[in-house]
Amino acid sequence: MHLEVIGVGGAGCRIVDRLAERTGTGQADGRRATTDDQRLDGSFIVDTFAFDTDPDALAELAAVPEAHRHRYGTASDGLDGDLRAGLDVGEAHVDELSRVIDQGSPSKAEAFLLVVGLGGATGGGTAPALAADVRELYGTPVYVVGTLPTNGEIERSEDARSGGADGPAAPQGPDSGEDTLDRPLAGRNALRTIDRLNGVADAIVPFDNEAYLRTDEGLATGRGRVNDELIYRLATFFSLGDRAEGGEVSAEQTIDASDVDRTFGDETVLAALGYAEQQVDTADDDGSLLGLGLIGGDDEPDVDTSEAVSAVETVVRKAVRGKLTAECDRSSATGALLAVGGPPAWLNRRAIADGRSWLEGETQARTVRGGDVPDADADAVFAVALLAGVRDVERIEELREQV
Ligand SMILES: Nc1nc2c(ncn2[C@@H]2O[C@H](COP(=O)(O)OP(=O)(O)OP(=O)(O)O)[C@@H](O)[C@H]2O)c(=O)[nH]1
Ligand SMILES: [Mg+2]
Repeated sequence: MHLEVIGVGGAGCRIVDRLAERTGTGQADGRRATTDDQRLDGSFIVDTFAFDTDPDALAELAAVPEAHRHRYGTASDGLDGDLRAGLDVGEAHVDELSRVIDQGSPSKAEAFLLVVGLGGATGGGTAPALAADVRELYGTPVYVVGTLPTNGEIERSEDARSGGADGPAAPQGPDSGEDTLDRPLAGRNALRTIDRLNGVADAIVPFDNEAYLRTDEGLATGRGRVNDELIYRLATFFSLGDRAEGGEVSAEQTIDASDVDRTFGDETVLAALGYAEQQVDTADDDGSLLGLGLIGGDDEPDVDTSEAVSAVETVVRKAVRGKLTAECDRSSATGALLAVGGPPAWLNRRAIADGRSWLEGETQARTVRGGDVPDADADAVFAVALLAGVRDVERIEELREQV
């Protein structure tokens, strides 16, 4: 599918910049070297944009084209978590941001993807107005990917405050000092922004930073790796249809923008993405057999059916039951989509169909949309699952209890 990808605020711009970099869709100069095995499929990206109130944060970007980076408002160094200010500046400047988007090719987009850090003021404050505006202007769905704040950001601020009053300084753990960003209002901001996006965005995909950071690791140190994990899932999911169409082997069933849109449904939903893969033997690896001439120029390896079925089953279950972008009640999902990819000989149709039926049983989804993504060059079987309309997102519930 074709997406306009827009980062707003510090987190959103960093994530989108890295996405542009790893897909090779950003500007060539200033891009850090990306080796081939780090390269992600970016065929779904129409344009990338980076919007921030903080000029210094924008100046650190590398891959989003200069003409698509835009500083708005008059704050000299961001809004420092003041969500009210973020809402005001977002509303006041939304037309200006739309004009920047017009410099790209928004009419080619089948949907907009807004990426923000939900704990901040700029991204969180601007997302509701921007989502409403582009939805009205272009008539396309708007999906929001929003990172959820960590305990470290919120707690350390509280420690610092109580430490100041009581005398003793906050304990010097690995989660103190430089590694932790101090955002006392992050939890409250995130909840308010999610509420404001309700009825405006088509879907919100919360990403649980806390769950992706290592023990004792703060965002300042861990965000690069965490962002890469998020980007990998996003690129894999949104490129599903393009990869299936572009490959040498045609897919039995491809996924397009309307499948994604229907899976999200008519109301603003919370959604989660799951991913799993398993390495498999491919003909290319089997140098000995080829060398002996036992297998002629035939590229299709002989794959044992039960092994193929088992590989598909394994990745499907792991994608759904394993770590999601945010932990939630899977059985509450009202829509689901499941794609399985890998070397064509491994994509057992029966097992893929069974995987979809299984997921129907695990959720409230009446039909699980899906497809296959044959890739002759792949050496792993993978599954991507989208669960839409999920309830009880654990981290959101935790934040509700904290504020
Ligand atoms: N995954 C991830 N999360 C981040 C990153 N940077 C910040 N965050 C999270 O995003 C939240 C908002 O931070 P920013 O995006 O920097 O805030 P902003 O939108 O620029 O808003 P202001 O700076 O307050 O104007 C923080 O509370 C963090 O939880 C990042 O690089 N990756
Ligand atoms: Mg900022």
